[in-house]
Amino acid sequence: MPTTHFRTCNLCEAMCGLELTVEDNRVTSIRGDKDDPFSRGHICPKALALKDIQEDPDRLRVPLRRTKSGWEPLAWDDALDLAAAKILQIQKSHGRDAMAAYLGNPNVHNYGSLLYGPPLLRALRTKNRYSATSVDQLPHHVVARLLFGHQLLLPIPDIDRTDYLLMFGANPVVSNGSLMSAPDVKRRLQAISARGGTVVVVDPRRTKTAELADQHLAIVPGTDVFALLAIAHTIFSEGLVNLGRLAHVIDGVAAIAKLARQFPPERVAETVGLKANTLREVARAFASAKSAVCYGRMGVSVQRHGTLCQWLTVVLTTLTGNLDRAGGAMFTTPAVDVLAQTSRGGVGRYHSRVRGLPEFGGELPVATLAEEILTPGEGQVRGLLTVAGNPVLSTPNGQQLDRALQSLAWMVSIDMYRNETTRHADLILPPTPPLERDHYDLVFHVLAIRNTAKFSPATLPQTEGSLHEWEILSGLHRRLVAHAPARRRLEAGVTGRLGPRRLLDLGLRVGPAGMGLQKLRRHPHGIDLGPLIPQLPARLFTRSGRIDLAPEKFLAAANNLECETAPSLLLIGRRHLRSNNSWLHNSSRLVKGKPRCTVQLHPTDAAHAGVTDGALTRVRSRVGEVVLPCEVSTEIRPGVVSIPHGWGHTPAGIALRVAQMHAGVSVNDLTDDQQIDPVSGNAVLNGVEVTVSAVEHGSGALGAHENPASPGD
Ligand SMILES: Nc1nc2c(c(=O)[nH]1)N[C@H]1C(S)=C(S)[C@@H](COP(=O)(O)OP(=O)(O)OC[C@H]3O[C@@H](n4cnc5c(=O)[nH]c(N)nc54)[C@H](O)[C@@H]3O)O[C@H]1N2
Ligand SMILES: Nc1nc2c(c(=O)[nH]1)N[C@H]1C(S)=C(S)[C@@H](COP(=O)(O)OP(=O)(O)OC[C@H]3O[C@@H](n4cnc5c(=O)[nH]c(N)nc54)[C@H](O)[C@@H]3O)O[C@H]1N2
Ligand code: SF4
Ligand SMILES: [Mo]
Repeated sequence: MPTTHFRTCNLCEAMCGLELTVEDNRVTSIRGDKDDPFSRGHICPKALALKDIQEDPDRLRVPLRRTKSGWEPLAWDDALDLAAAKILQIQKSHGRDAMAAYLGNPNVHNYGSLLYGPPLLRALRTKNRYSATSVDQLPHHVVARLLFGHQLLLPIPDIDRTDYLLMFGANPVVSNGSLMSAPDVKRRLQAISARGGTVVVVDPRRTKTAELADQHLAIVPGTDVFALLAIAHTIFSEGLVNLGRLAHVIDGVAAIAKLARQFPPERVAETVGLKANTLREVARAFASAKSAVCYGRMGVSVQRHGTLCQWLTVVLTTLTGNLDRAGGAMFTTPAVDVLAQTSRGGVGRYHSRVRGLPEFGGELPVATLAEEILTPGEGQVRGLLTVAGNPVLSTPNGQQLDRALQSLAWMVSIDMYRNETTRHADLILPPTPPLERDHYDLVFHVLAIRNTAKFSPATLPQTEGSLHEWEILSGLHRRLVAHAPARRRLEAGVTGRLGPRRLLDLGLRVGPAGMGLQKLRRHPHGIDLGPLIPQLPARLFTRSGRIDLAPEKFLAAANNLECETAPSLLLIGRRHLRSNNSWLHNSSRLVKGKPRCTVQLHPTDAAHAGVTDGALTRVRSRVGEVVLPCEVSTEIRPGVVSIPHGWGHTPAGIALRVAQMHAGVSVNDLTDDQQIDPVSGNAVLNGVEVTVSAVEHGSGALGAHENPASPGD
């Protein structure tokens, strides 16, 4: 008998409700859940990958140990004993910091990891903690920490009520929204214009989001900070500042006025590649809209001025009285108040050994991981734990990291696949796949445009003999503290016995909705807790109870800015609806069709480089080069080239048979580990200087990492 199950999709940030049919323990259909109060039936093609992951013959099902004669299966107890023994041995011989950890993106989509990862990391007591945060949203956390007192108190654009959305470097129609969980975001954006509002997209590419916007401004990559300052300049010079309800708790406006005064639109126009008048008009319309919000994402997060950009988006929203107000940028009231239970975020309490990069929130920037492994001396990293990450494909100068991983004394990966990163591991520990585990969005309810709550019980029974992520993490934790003082043993023992459901229940009970898990489970489609509500100043975590809109750290960095003309060709990224970072390319239905790993070039630049549409093209940067097919397109601004990330499934020893047939190249073989946003240490993945040339026929064999993308089927 077929049974029907409801759950939230955990693949991206949108939290779509799914309706799954199961027959004989196999999923036979996945549809959008019309009764989910948040997503109301919306779904994207990636949701079907949940079935593909479940059934993928390449997905690892048992622990694997590397031996001279190949990979050998291991019993779980032996595997966890081995992992703990090796970690303790490395730390005993070389010090605590010799063991590093890297946590990838899927951890935030997995409540087992979120509940059991942090205690394990604390038990490692290493300074060498890294994650995908520093190739992503780190600037947002730094800004939230300094302005609002907590790294997770992130302002979310209230797109369902806004009259004016000014969006920098985001493509939600394809990404489905980021730091803005909003299922069916396309319809929500269209609704803004339909109700007489305005959507403005600032992006060097005419993306799908730019296409539906009322206005598209094709800016020069990496120069947004100047456009933002010029808009602020106009708001001040035309007397449009109106702080509104929060005026009495906001400090620093005069300092921002003084800074903005240096950047009249005329001064920045050439640098940003936009007309001065356009910037002025945007500023006027933004300031005079009934409600307005400025939002920026990856295009302005992972670029050289990432932190200043994210700061200035909040500044524009605040100067016009739109902070914490309907239709502006608001804060969520999640059913589990994660903020109350997490650290506000340390800032620069220590620095990385080799390059002296600052810690934030207990982590170091991942752009420095390879050199921490490769540079000898006291504190050198010799062992690595990765959990749900693929930094070889996702962090800058991936080739260097690939070499670094090869040189490690020992490495363990908790992952479902043997991919470009985990192929270097000595031990791989695969958790249960998504459909076999419970799900609750601890993080994305904090980042959503509406307050909702939903618990998804496992859709399929746990495969016999398998372990959930939390069981692996807690099993390892318990073993690592087996000889530690009683207090640390107790923490590991108690949380391990409770399990994630009990921990979640506790979190829900003490949360603002005050409802336990049992009550929530009576609503299998989820509960709507209403639109976001104003919460400041009460919700601020700053010691003063006020907002310092102009922290010294940001002012100092902004005062060093120089308007320059950009180099001739700048590389930016690109996402596709049917990709998800580096790890859904093993699903046939998601990779079929035209090859997607291409370099997009404007016709003028293509002609200049002598390449034609479809031709193999060489792209070079300071750190490396790749060869891939060219896609000539007027979508992209002249002077800009675009390559998607997450491809390059070519190294020997990976086990991703479908992905290997659609290998592509890794754009992070071009991005530069030495280029970072100096304020936060975040990587620069957009706006990297490159050159482009034709690949001459008969010019010699393609080098090791010059694999042309394979043709589609
Ligand atoms: N050039 C460039 N680089 C980028 C970006 C870009 O825009 N341009 N984007 C950056 C961004 S935003 C991000 S978030 C990062 C992502 O970077 P990473 O997080 O390092 O990489 P992912 O591709 O998400 O890899 C996820 C891994 O987790 C595994 N996995 C999936 N689910 C689970 C699970 O439940 N448990 C476990 N244990 N493993 C699981 C998958 O098999 C895969 O190996 O990439 C960044 N890199
Ligand atoms: N389908 C799909 N969905 C995803 C993912 C995926 O890989 N595939 N990844 C998920 C993850 S981990 C994340 S973090 C989110 C990211 O979500 P988004 O940030 O919405 O996605 P991106 O496509 O990276 O959008 C960045 C945009 O910035 C533009 N850009 C590049 N450089 C600059 C610049 O200097 N200035 C400006 N103004 N714009 C610039 C790019 O052209 C691009 O359109 O997406 C999530 N959703
Ligand atoms: S938009 Fe995101 S959450 Fe919704 S179905 Fe697609 S991958 Fe899943
Ligand atoms: Mo991300």
